[in-house]
Amino acid sequence: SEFKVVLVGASGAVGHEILKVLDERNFPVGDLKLCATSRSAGKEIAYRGKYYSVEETTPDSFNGADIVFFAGGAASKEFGPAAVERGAVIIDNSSNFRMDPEVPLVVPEVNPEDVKWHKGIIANPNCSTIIAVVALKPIHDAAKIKRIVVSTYQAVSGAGAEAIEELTVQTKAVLEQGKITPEVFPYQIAFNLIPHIDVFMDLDYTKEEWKMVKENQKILHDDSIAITATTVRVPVYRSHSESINIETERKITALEARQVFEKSPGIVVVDDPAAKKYPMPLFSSDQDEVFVGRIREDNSIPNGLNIWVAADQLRKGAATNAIQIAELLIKYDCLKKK
Ligand code: 11C
Repeated sequence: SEFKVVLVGASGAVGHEILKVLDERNFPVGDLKLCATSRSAGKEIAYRGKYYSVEETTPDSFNGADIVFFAGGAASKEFGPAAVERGAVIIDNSSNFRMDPEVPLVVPEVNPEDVKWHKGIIANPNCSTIIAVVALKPIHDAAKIKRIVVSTYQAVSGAGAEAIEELTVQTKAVLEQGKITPEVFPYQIAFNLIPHIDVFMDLDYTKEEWKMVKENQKILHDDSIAITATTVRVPVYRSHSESINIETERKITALEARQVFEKSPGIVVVDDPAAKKYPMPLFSSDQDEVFVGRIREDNSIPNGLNIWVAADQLRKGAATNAIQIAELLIKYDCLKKK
């Protein structure tokens, strides 16, 4: 059967990617409605060769909808309940409901069964979380993770379409000795990096850093895992990278870790130092897998492991993960009965 799909935030970077991935994966879209704020209303966006006019989101945008994707921002807080009341299941890429105990936070390779207890809303995790947790899960299963130290190297597209433009404009300005006026980021991002993503919160950690702590614990169903994070914006267009140091209860050798990663869903191992092979944004962009490499033991502690991961945060970190959740809803027959 086919489903009535509504996409809210259709004109942004994640919205664009959701349409692309729905098409590529041949998702059973019966009827499609594209919504956004009044600023984008009236814009024409193509899906499978047909143009759709973007409508301003209202509660009635969800009449008859089966699945609603919220690409991000405040929209799901404002309109999510209206969509659920009308019988839709929403898959929300924003952070609005992620830590709500009534809302499953799902990465299909890690905790697929959690979609089964949804009450109308399923949250899609933060991009940096998704990329980390796909790699952490098999190590947690094999050797039980005690502590994680993670540093991220996040692409500008994580901050949306305007941020992509800002990197281009600033890069040209630097090369041509022009004037630079930061708008999206607090400082010049071209030829720089900024150890500050989202707002500062408790203990001088940023919200992005707290997301890495709380969301990973929720998805792995284990609040006892100690996690500390530093999140950094780098002048890369697309694909986040992360350096992850993992301490486990049981010793796992680099060889065993590599074998575990090779068998795990959603992961591609790229790890051949002699041949200069390791994951990089250059090669992980426009891909759906999490690329894992630089797998080596941390010999400063008894049970330590270092890995380096890279993945396209607009795809696996956002759109692809959201659509995989929708596919699970269909597979488990978890959409609302109309
Ligand atoms: C970034 N991770 O790269 C952010 C964007 O909680 O979904 C995603 C924010 C979120 O700026």
